[in-house]
Amino acid sequence: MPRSSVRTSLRAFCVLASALALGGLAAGPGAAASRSAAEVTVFMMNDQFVPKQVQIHPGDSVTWVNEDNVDHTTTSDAQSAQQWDVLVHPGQRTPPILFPNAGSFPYHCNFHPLMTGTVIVQ
Ligand SMILES: [Cu+2]
Repeated sequence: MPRSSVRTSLRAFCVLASALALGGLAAGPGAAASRSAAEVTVFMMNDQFVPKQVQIHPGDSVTWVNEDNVDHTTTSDAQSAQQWDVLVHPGQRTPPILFPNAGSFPYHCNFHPLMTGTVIVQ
């Protein structure tokens, strides 16, 4: 291999290493602010929330979609730090519900006591 091409390879390696170092810095404090908010969907199907538990980050939203042919609600439990209560007719969806703060937020359906779920924000 001619000497010049070895040098080129080394140079490419250094550029790559710098990019990785910058990437490492970007993952430090402040990175969360630049992360774009996610929107997660929970389905209401067969009288269950699917998935039963979702994990999101502060600032993300959850939308519930009713795939059943009966009414459901997504209703925060009494002890939940964030409160919401939305009726969802068959085939309908909720607006995105924003979760700005970290925590564990249990919820249920008002019509089906066994229909429960949890939004975990961390
Ligand atoms: Cu229900």
